[in-house]
Amino acid sequence: MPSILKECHVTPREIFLNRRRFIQGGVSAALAMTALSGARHAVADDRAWSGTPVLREKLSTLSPAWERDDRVTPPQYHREYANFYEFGPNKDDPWERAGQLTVEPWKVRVDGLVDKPGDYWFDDLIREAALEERIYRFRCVEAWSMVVPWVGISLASVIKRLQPHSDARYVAFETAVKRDEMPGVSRALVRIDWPYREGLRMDEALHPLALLAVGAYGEPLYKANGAPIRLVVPWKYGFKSIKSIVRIHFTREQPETTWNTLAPDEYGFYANVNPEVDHPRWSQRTERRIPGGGFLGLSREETLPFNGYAEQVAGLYAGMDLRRWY
Ligand SMILES: Nc1nc2c(c(=O)[nH]1)N[C@H]1C(S)=C(S)[C@@H](COP(=O)(O)O)O[C@H]1N2
Ligand SMILES: [Mo]
Repeated sequence: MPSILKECHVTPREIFLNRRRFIQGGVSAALAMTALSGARHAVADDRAWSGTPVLREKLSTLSPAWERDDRVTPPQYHREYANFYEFGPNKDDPWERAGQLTVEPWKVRVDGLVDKPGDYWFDDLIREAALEERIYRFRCVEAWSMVVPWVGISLASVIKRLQPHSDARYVAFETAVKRDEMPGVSRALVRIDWPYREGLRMDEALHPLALLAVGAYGEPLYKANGAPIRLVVPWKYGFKSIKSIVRIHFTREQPETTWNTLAPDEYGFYANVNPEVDHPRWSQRTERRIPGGGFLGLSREETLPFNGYAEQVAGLYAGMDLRRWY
């Protein structure tokens, strides 16, 4: 997203995905892979996360509908084309490098203006909650989009259990910083002041569409997509949907958030999907659905206000000038 990284963001995904398909599908490539299979195999297995016993048990009772929904982005595109700057700035960095991330055991610190602060194990956060599949449109600020069948628990249910104080007006989130396992953090290619941070106004966080995802496509999350637990806010640009969360903080003031701090003119705190308000360097009127249709997969779709969820969420912003509060 920063201008110094423009090139990698405009690399058409056809080039990136075709390269991968070529590597995996070619006969000579297959032979070449045999020699490396020992090493490659371990890496490939690490990319998936098998989930904790509590998560596996909950997943086994879910009957996913995504396979019958032809709008859903095929799973490999979601896993292999991702933003997760802790692993590097390129779309394939998370897939190539996140295998080394350890996600168990995983603790989330809850602090700030809340009645039930403390360190919560992953299983304790999800044990009492109802696991649901939610098929959402997902729109990156870079103007590409997918349709992802998330599996998760409503953020509101978790917040209610934690019992924030009445003066807590915002919820802030932080991603893990594991320098040994996250090459993007130590190499500091982007001037992000780690940890990656995000935040929501309390009424946004309590909205029933806001989800804490622990899986997708009926399986535990892949590490590239933010295992073991990440936020999904479908009416906002993708950067709000912070991955691999280790801290939930309740606060009175609007929290500092990563992209807003880095480039306030380009990325707002609200970041509601809005075709009327262009990014300073590109239009937000249309988007590239991945994988694309049409010639070279380059066809575009209209971007919808609030990413198509206006009916449900526009009321949260009644009376606000959405050009000013982008
Ligand atoms: N910690 C962290 N969370 C992150 C990011 C990141 O770089 N680091 N990138 C964001 C952006 S820009 C997008 S588009 C989504 C991508 O999520 P996906 O892998 O599920 O497509 O993750 C968001 N969450
Ligand atoms: Mo994004």
